[in-house]
Amino acid sequence: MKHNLNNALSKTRSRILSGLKRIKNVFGTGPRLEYEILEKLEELLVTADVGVRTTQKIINNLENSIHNIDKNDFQAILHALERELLNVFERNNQREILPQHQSTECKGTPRIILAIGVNGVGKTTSIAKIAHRYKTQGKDILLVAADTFRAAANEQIEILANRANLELVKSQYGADPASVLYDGIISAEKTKKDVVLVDTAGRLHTKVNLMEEIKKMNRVIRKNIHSSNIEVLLIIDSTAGHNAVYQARSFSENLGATGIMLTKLDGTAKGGMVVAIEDELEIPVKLVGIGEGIDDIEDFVPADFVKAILYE
Ligand SMILES: Nc1nc2c(ncn2[C@@H]2O[C@H](COP(=O)(O)OP(=O)(O)OP(=O)(O)O)[C@@H](O)[C@H]2O)c(=O)[nH]1
Ligand SMILES: [Mg+2]
Repeated sequence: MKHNLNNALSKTRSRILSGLKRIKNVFGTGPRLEYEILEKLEELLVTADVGVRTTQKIINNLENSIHNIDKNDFQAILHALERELLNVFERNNQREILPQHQSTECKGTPRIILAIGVNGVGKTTSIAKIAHRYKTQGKDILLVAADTFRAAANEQIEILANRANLELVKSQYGADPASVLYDGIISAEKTKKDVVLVDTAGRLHTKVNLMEEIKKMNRVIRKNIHSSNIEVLLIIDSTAGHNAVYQARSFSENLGATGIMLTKLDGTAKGGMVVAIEDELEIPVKLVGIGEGIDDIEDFVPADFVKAILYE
């Protein structure tokens, strides 16, 4: 069964809704004071994993915006909160992965998506999902298995590629991933592929040699492909909590991430961290993973997300 965002967010939603219900019950007991409401909303956002810093910003803005609202009108307060959450996402308006517009000088040359991130966040699964989606749209794609670190990595991506009937450039265990990547790019150019999708090994942002390795891959891409054709996609596991934000910052500083795919939204009550990620990293969340199936991927639409976490 194909999942959808609204279902995927049910755990996050029920956490937020139970908090909102508690606030609403307090509303029932008489006129409310502004600071009391703000304090309760602050608590709610922090427990929903929006993160302390981002929560603080939202509450400060809310303090200004609820001045003219009837403090006994719960629904109006909720709408004000909805608007402030949406505000966080408004700074980033380029949410499309590999934006459609391609500069004329590189029309007809392959575009590339490099998936990066720590171990087990869902890079391989996500790359297969994106590849499958492009394929369904009629695009000619090439999958490059540049995870040469884990012995079982090849087998995993091969299974995914076979299942979705995707063309794959394999690597040998222990090979230099930058050279596998280079071969992939050359082959894609020769065969006029539309999109090259590169799966990389998971790595901790603190491992210097592994970060150097992926920086080298990034350089190979930048040398051979026009910047308007490059998406450096940071994959983040939404179950990982706030620590993921620090890891993500390091990846993005080292590699210039252009977008985020947030995985496993279906398995978490910490969906609020999407807000913190956008606010703190200033990189757009472009895609979300909402299940283990090849179709369990969606574009991230802030308005849908905010509605799904605030309303039943
Ligand atoms: N529920 C759920 N599971 C997911 C999602 N994305 C990935 N997974 C699961 O997460 C696990 C790890 O996924 P991989 O794609 O192997 O992760 P990876 O980042 O490639 O891992 P390494 O290559 O070892 O660093 C697998 O069991 C996937 O099925 C998602 O959106 N939802
Ligand atoms: Mg992998």
